[in-house]
Amino acid sequence: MDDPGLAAAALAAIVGDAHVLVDPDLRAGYETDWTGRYHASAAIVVRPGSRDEVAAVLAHCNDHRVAVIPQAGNTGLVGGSVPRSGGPRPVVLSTRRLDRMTDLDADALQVTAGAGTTIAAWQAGARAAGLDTPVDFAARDSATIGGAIATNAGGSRVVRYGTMRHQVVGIEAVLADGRVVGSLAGLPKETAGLHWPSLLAGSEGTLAVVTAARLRLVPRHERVVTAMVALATVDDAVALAGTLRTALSTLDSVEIVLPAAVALVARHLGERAPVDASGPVVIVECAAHVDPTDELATVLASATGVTDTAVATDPARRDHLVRFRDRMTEAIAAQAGADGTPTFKLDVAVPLHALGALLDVAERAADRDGATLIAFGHLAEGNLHLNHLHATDTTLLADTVLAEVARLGGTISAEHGIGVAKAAWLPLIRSDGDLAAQRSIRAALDPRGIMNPGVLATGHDPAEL
Ligand code: 2HG
Ligand code: ZN
Repeated sequence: MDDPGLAAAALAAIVGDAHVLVDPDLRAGYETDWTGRYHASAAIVVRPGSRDEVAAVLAHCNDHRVAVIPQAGNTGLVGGSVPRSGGPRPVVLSTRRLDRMTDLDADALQVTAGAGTTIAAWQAGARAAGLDTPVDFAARDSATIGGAIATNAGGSRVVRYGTMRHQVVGIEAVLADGRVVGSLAGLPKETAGLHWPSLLAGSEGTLAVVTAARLRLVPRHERVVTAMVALATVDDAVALAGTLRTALSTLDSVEIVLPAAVALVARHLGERAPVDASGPVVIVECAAHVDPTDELATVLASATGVTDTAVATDPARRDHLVRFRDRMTEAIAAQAGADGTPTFKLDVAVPLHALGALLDVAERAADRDGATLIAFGHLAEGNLHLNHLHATDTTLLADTVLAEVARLGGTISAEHGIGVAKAAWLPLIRSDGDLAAQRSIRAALDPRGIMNPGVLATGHDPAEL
């Protein structure tokens, strides 16, 4: 940036002095990611309060060829929403002030949410109308709609409702030059050319800044049962996931936590694990208008390899079971903080039947490195979060594990995105043709390459400033 002082004055004329942060102490919270692994300085943090302010900020940055890092709740885990070192300092554009929810339509099961609306606020709005959200995940209190769309977030209810991509029935976004695209009409059927929600979901702030979305809601199921099931082997867990999916239309989530992870979260919570587990633990939730406990119990009674089970229907006891999964990231962060080394995270998915093979390779790789592997995730989608505590050679770990993921027909990112963390490994799962087409689309929408440079880029990307 030529002159941060001049730029700050120009941006303040758009959003007001209070929303242009130049002071290092005020910028700090926007410059480091949630894991503490990724951080660099921004020239300015700007916090627009409306779509038109976002448009004017982007147009200004585009005119002056200043890189823009769009940032939502800053709960990302792949370094995609904080500045990166090298090159001129960018502007961080925070969408957190765009947090209005409007036009809830209980008949159409839709609501419009600003990009800065948290997942928890979306949930609270839905529940106040007797409805629910189709997406939920542990970072709900800080993660926002804009970030969830940008990373195509998943979470625990994908088995029933799909990922964030499937919830966006309308979108409004601003391109690098300030042009506004999309529509919030929310028509359930519309085939009229390219579909902006499909293009922008998962684009990680490289094509446009999402400012609002028209989102699906789902019925609120009051009768919920949660079961924690200890199994002998990973293959038993996989078989159980398959049976649950085919047998139960009330299935809301099927999560998995491997033994070292159960032990870590139990220590963090200061509680005994609700089941005795020397193998994987599966946490199942079913929800319906009529009590689904009996049908879940029938499936569990005939499952192979079950060594212990805890079942709960009242909210307090359900909560007790769920927190052994929900508080996992927090437990890992606490341990990493105590160790003084950031966690090395991989978010991968493989076809379900390959899960055991992947875990074997991941465990051997962690052992060789001397890292402790904390593995858990969304079993129904074959999605594992491989967290490595005190890892030594993170590049070798990623090389080994991600190559195996690709060989097994999986993906190097299931729901956290590629960011900068996984960019180097993208060619493992994307062809030259894919990557070239992606670069062309990016260059067409952002010819000056100001939008989140370095993210989703493979090193020789012309979009990098
Ligand atoms: C979850 O499933 C999140 O809880 C975070 O995707 C996973 O910390 C992680 O690795
Ligand atoms: Zn997850």
